[in-house]
Amino acid sequence: MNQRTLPKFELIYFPIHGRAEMLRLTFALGQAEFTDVPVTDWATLKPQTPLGQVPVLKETQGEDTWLIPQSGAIIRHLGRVLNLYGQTEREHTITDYVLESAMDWRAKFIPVAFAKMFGTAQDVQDRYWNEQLASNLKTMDKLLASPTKSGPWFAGESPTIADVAVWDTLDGNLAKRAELLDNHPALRAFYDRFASLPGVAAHLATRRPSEHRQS
Ligand SMILES: N[C@@H](CCC(=O)N[C@@H](CS)C(=O)NCC(=O)O)C(=O)O
Repeated sequence: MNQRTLPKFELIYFPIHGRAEMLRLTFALGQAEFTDVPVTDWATLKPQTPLGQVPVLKETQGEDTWLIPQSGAIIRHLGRVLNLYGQTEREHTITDYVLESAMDWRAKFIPVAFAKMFGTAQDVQDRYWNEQLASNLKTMDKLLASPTKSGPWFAGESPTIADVAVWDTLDGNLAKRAELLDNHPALRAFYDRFASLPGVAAHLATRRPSEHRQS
């Protein structure tokens, strides 16, 4: 899809969906090649990363290699490089605020999704499933139907990194509660439409299972 020569991309992360899956989905949406590099020896790798954390995107162009930390910076960088950030200033900004809304939602979901690991109190979990989830779905419905933009995607006529972030967050929640979208037909249609995009469908057919799936 991109006319100019893209760098070589290596995405370094633990072998789970975690914070990296929305980056993998961004590559899939942009139909751009990347190498998924699973961390095998974190103690050795940690001090070699820019901030002692993953995900890290390693970008190589000719002799130049660049390590990019922070998932939020990486997804925005990929959005710009792969032209998945909207076409106008308005679409860029809508992409940003939808992305931020998905991140706000995700910040509530993660401690609940990994409740055992985080030791999340039962009342915090109950509040999420009984109140905060519905409130976030309402926000997403509102953003998707917003008259501020045109077109079927969150920022307009074509999918952007905002759609990636919302989709990935929905997907994590759906792995826990399959009935989640039963009363949200527009979000359900969005979820299915995104999953059937060419690069995305190919990624979904071969990716590792979600760690959020109930065993
Ligand atoms: N704000 C950072 C947070 C990164 C982060 O917390 N990464 C975790 C994995 S999800 C990590 O590297 N943990 C291992 C460690 O900190 O030693 C981002 O979004 O990339």
